[in-house]
Amino acid sequence: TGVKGEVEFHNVSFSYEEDGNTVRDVNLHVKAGQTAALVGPTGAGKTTMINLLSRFYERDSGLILIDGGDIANVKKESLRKHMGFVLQDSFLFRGTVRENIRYGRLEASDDEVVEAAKLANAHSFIMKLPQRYETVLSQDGNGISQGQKQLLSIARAFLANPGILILDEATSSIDTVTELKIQDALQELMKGRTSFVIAHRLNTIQKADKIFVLEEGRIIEEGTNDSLLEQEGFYYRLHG
Ligand code: DGT
Ligand code: MG
Repeated sequence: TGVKGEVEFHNVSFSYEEDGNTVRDVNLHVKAGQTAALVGPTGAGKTTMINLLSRFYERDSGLILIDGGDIANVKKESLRKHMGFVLQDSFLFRGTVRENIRYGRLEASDDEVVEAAKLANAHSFIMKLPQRYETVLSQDGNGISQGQKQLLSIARAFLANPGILILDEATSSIDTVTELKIQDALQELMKGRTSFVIAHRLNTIQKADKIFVLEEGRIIEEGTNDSLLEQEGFYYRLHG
């Protein structure tokens, strides 16, 4: 995978516009292979933290390190090669199912694409599509469900084999069967990779190695589910 996946934020601040900081003086340390959950109310800065880690935006100050190296010194394309994204609105493009899975590792063989789809629990629904792996998807993936789109982005991530995973859990309803397939595939995908989960499901949050509670761009609490409940602070009021 190329990176071990240790991630550190040191005094990171950022704002989209000149007024007011969106992320304020954030410090965070996630060891290689750990799962970090980002929780907090809407507008707290969860997505922004991910945008900074993947350099969709550049921090204003502070340091962001992967395996001890400043990500500002790495080409964006190389940086993102080490990252896999499974987002609420998974980015599909107009092309076949195969091309969509292969995106990010264009040299992958057909067998590898199928193997990744199987790991992602996506193979069986793909085989029921009119042209199977050759079915052309539109940009917004019409003809397949929200959950199936997620399975495709999980297949893509298996194929890319990144050291760092970014998961933005769906809030929209996905049918139970597909939801179980997603959960099962994600659990497998996250094994041995550093994962940042923008978490909405209590179950995911509880299992995280470290939970970061954000409010107004700051980390106001961090710890495990148990330690945070013991503190009886913000997290306790949300989930206790
Ligand atoms: P969510 O997804 O609703 O649970 O909220 P978060 O925690 O992901 O919040 P985030 O990081 O999207 O937004 C943090 C703040 O930054 C919030 O006040 C909205 C603002 N913001 C987010 N994206 C943009 C942007 O593209 N441009 C500007 N000007 N502001 C943005
Ligand atoms: Mg967000």
